[in-house]
Amino acid sequence: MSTQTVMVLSGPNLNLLGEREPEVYGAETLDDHLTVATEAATAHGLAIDHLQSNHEGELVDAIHAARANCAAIVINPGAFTHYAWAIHDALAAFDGPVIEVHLSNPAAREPWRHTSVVAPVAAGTIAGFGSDGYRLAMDAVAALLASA
Ligand code: CA2
Repeated sequence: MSTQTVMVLSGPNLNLLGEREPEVYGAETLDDHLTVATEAATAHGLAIDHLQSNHEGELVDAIHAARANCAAIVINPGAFTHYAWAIHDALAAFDGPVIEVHLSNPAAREPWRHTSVVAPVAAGTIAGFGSDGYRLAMDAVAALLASA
């Protein structure tokens, strides 16, 4: 069987990680988080693809493309988490497992961050564990793919 690919998607402003707000999001850059994700995926015999975009439509296009090429999606939608119904609808049309990841714990922050429009179409959400969230997400993906 060929290697299964996990599409890792990063939403708006996550390209700025490491430059500002380290007290909220940590000192690591997005590349640091991708290194963690890649190592965890490799340990499970999985490959990753990654897209960071500040544009909702680009993320929707990437989710559509993943329908043909990817076994699972790990997504940190950034602030799109809280209102981007087009991302919700695109993820609902994806057949494999979807894991929602947040570096911070939105439930412990401002009330407007307490709603996720992605959570209802995700197998589960991992929030508040920084980079470790990407490792935990890959563990979850591997378990879900193995039991599919
Ligand atoms: O905790 C997370 O991972 C979030 O998805 C991050 C989003 C936020 O809107 C969500 O509520 C929770 C924001 C990412 C912004 O990242 C920045 C990084 C450096 C400087 C400014 C923003």
